[in-house]
Amino acid sequence: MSTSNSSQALAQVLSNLADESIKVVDLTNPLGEDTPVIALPPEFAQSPPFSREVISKYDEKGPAWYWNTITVGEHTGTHFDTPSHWVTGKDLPNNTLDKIPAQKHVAPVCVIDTSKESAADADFLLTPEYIENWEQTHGRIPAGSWVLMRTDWSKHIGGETFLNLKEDGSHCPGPSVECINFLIERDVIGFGAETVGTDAGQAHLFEPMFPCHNLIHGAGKFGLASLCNLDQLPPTGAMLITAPMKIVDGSGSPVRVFALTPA
Ligand code: 23J
Ligand code: MN
Repeated sequence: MSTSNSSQALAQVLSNLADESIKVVDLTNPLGEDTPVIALPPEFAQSPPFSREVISKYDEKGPAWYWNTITVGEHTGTHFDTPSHWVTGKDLPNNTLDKIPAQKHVAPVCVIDTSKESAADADFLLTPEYIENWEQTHGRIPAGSWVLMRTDWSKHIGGETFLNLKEDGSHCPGPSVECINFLIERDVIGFGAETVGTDAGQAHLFEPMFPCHNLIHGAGKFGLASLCNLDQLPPTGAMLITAPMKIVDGSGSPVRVFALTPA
């Protein structure tokens, strides 16, 4: 595209934003002390919940200002997973938060609605067959797109059914191993979910375990966990802006995710 065409295209987007014919949808959950944190099998180290301490609050420690120190695991709440998060991605180039090119943080998005299936079966797995069926209606997933799995699971936040812990661990929907291999073949930029992590609750039992970490990060692709408001997005045609913190050598971080979508 020529310079003037791209200037015009951007001016059009800005005008559409101003008159709200393009809407900005916030896919981010609030981050606080009550934010649910993933429970790994007990033999592994656990991530602490979000906490904070006041540095000063309009008081003798700082009479005119308020600020806190926060403690938060990199993988807490709505968050971004980099390839370095998993051992399979540890030697890839540009695999940490400070190295991902800015251009990768703006991308198209496909939303696959599995809310009915997930409501009927907490262990529902997205499969290649399900996606191929979606592609019959909505077209082939373009290379470089995010694929977000809508489950409406974010509506469980604040209740026991979000993590849905039983004696044998968490029961939440997610992608199958074959689904992740299929998405890598499609050359997506990453996979996003409404659940606490990108993998299904029982994915520690899959082969390989945690495929949406093991396989997708091994392929240099990203993850987005604990998204919300996917029910406000069209199946195709929206644009995702993902802005994690630029932590040096960071494996992931809480992220603010916005979708630009036609009104
Ligand atoms: C560590 C180990 C397993 C998993 C995770 C983290 C996540 O889901 C995460 O937040 O990346 S499954
Ligand atoms: Mn994560």
